Amino acid sequence: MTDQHPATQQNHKNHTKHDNHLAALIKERGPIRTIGVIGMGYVGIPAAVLFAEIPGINHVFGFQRDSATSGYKIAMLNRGESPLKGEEPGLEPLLRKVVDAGTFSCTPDFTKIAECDAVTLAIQTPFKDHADLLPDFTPLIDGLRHVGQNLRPGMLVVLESTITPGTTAGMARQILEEESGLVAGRDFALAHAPERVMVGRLLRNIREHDRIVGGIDPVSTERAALLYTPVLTTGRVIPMTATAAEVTKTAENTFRDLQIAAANQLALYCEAMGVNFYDVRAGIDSLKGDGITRAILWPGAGVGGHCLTKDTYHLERGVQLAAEARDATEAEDVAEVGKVAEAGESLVARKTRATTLDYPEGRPSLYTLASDINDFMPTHMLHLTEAALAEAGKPLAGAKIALLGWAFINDSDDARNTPSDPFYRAATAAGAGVRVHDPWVDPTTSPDLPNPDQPDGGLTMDLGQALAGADAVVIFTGHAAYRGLLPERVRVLCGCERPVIVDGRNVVVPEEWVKNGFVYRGVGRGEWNSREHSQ
Ligand code: SAJ
Repeated sequence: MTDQHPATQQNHKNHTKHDNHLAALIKERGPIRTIGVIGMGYVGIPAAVLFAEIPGINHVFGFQRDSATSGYKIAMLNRGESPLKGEEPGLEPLLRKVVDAGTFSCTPDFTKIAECDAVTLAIQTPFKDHADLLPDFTPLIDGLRHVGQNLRPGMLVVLESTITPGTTAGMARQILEEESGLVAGRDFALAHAPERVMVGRLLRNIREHDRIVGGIDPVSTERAALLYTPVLTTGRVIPMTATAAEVTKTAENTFRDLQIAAANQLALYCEAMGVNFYDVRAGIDSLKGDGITRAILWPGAGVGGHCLTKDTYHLERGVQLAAEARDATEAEDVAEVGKVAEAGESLVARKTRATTLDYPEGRPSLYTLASDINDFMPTHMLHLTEAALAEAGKPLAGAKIALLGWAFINDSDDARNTPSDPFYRAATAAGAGVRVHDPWVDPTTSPDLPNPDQPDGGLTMDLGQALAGADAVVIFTGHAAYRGLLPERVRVLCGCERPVIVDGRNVVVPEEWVKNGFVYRGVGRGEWNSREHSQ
């Protein structure tokens, strides 16, 4: 401590004073007994019911706005019914159990936040504009305002949503302090503990994945660790700072997006060279041994969902915000040169502390380039469809296309940012008639539909209806239902001379379809795409 600058020592003193004050408030409040979860979606619902199952937890409130689009969830949840479609093992029985036990209820009354010891926010954080790195934090800010207006000393607030690095200690802290008049790190604890769930295995992921927990100060980290530890089975709490936790989450999704882009680019190369990506992948994957990791992921029709499609941009924005903070500090320095000199701290020292991004001049970010490659895949699917139709002697304009798979991931109803959408719009714009099928996405409840103006939203759950009279069958999602498609049966339903099959998820066996008179194209299947499929 002795070698530190008086100002820094004062900071430490303040920090320690704050920490002690907060620690005392938390001690007085005692163990976490009542929890609030804001946002009853794919992240909030499983989190809330798992909290409600912990012995010693008196009650968990699930907070949901009573809006036109999602208000219906409140009554459903209080009846013990899950509004999440698709396979979610264990979720509905656990929900029913905690509703019957009276430890969970869903409410639109946000004043009940004041009764909670801890509140988590699991709210969507989409991007308004990738190019300008502008996220749409409106729903999150609304949630934070509700918490701030009902915040009490000693409470813990945790952001589970994936956010731009710097948001917890920056915007979130500011809003909570403004609304409550309390000070984060002194009067209430504040942390980021990002969700790591995937649809189809929500409960398992929360229990088994390690939990990154990052507080704005050590006391907040400790309190947040106490909140999550009882829920974990094989997972462990990994403590760090709030900003490090934000970078960890955005970076792990950015790396996944990058790995998928690497697979997609290789698949495009394999097509161009007339070879089978899957042979190449098996070959590369065969190189095993200490220190050798070959995490080659799968190419396909595109990347969708609420996570990979935006977290790269949260990470990029984090770097941008850090640079802006540095510029602000610099501007401050210029203004306060006298004071800095007086404080005996060199401008250079202060400058270097405000970090700068050192990156090859004028080169694009590897991460956003990867995202561009993944965003190209639906267009590639259109090119494959057009080429196959041409081989069958038909133009794209006027062709009837059966698009199989609206959800962004297998055996789920989640259609957020589905890669099927850009294909649907481009094919329709090119004059094709596109009929969309999905076994899980319910046109009566799904907020993400091909054509909301149409009575059935432009989507059917009846496969026969979608295939009837189709010139081309285009597979976008790897649903189990499509793995069992029978070419001879599909051909009958198409009812045309040379039907086309375009496989964006490698779910069909090319030989069988070609044998049944189909013109075949597949992502990464260069050995088939380059061959003439004459009768
Ligand atoms: N995809 C491919 N090839 C692959 C894997 C996925 O094209 O090899 C496509 C999928 O078809 C889908 C999209 O990418 O359209 C996203 O798929 P996903 O399996 O990544 O599913 P998410 O987005 O629900 O899950 C990711 C996971 N992140 C990581 O594994 C680093 C999950 O652990 C996170 O919890 C989740 O994001 C999230 O909520 O952030």
